[in-house]
Amino acid sequence: MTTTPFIGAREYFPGIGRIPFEGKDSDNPLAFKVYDAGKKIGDRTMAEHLRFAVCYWHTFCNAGQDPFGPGTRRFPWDGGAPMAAAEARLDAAFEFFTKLGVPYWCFHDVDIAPDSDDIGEYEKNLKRMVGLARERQQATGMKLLWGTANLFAHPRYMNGAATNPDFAVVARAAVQVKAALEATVELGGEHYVFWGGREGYASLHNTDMKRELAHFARFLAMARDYGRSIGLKGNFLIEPKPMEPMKHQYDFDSATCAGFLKAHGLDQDFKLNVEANHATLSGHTFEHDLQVASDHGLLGSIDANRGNAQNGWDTDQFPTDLYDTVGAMLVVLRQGGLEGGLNFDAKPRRESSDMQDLFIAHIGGMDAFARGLEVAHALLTESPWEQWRRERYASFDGGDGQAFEQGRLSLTDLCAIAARSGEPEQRSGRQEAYENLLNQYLLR
Ligand code: XLS
Ligand code: CA
Ligand code: CA
Repeated sequence: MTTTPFIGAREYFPGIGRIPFEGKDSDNPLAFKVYDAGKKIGDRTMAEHLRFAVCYWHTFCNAGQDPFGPGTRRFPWDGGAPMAAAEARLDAAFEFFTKLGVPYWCFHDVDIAPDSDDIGEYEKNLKRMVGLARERQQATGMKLLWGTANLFAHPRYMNGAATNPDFAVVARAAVQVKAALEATVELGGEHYVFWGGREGYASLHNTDMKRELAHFARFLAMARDYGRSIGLKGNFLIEPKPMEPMKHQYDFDSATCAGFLKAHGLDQDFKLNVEANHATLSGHTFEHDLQVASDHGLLGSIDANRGNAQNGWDTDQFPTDLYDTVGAMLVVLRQGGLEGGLNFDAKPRRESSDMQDLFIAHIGGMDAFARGLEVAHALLTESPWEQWRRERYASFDGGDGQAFEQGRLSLTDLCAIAARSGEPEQRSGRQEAYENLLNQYLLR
């Protein structure tokens, strides 16, 4: 990462320089209060633990439009011919990345290049933009965390892409996946994501779910084979989400995705990209879906955001809740880190219309996760937290409990043990003690 921000032919964020770390007493809204990239937490720096990425779609393509009105942010790179606007947007993006000081970015094919129904033109546009992105990566040291294809916006995908009941659409989706895989490899992308945009249904009346899921697995296997053949070394990631835009989405939650990957023999190459707001949309907490993914050995990467507790929508807000970030980092640290990273799949509110709000939103998210990292690390290494959890299960560490875990006892053996031992002693779960410990470390 260079220390001088990348400025292309024009500066898109004038008056904003490289975002400094100023510490918790700083009043500067354009400075980090906690995130200090080089600070060591255990054996790694904050930057190495957190592996932050900026997402292209919300940050540079989404001006804040909602179903009731157009966008409110006036992007200086918008307007003009599609290709010229795409090039201006790319310059703005790399200026933003380097001023913010993140190591990674993520994109969909049609975020960075104009779409076209003409396959040749679509591929040509993407190739040109990938070439330019590559030059900018080389100039700045920026890296691609993952690439993906947008298989949900174009009307042709209204009934799904890989799960579309019409084979012609399934085949057309392959054009974009192949091109996006090539773009990802060309840019040295570490992973590749499939969010199942419209892979689901609006009505079961007209849907053969079993057949659609078999098609989905077949398609993912083909994409995996092609991706490996052109040199993608990292993980393929599917992204749990229970609904929206479809009434029901097949990648419902981490547990559903784990079952799907294992049932189809895809769990060696595929892992999960768990998004906070999707977990809450499925009625779980963020921490829950991370833990389920991690317990299956499938937690690959994270889309860091939050929903709104009051209405439950997929609001894609920036993460600021420290309980959430501590909970997430406890899961991440316990599994020894992330092969992927923390991608801010988040957008400022429609009412946050200044260009500097884009920076402020990311700074807040990075600080919230940096604090989550510090607190989770301290809880795991300095507090009695892990010891308490271990003691709770101590009865399985030896004797009959261990024999049970090892499968050396039958049901009648258990009954004999119960008769011998008498009524079990009551043992408190001590939830409040953990909650108080967490608060104590948050406040330190
Ligand atoms: C939408 C998804 C999407 C994926 C990438 O809800 O979060 O942004 O992360 O296609
Ligand atoms: Ca996402
Ligand atoms: Ca979302």
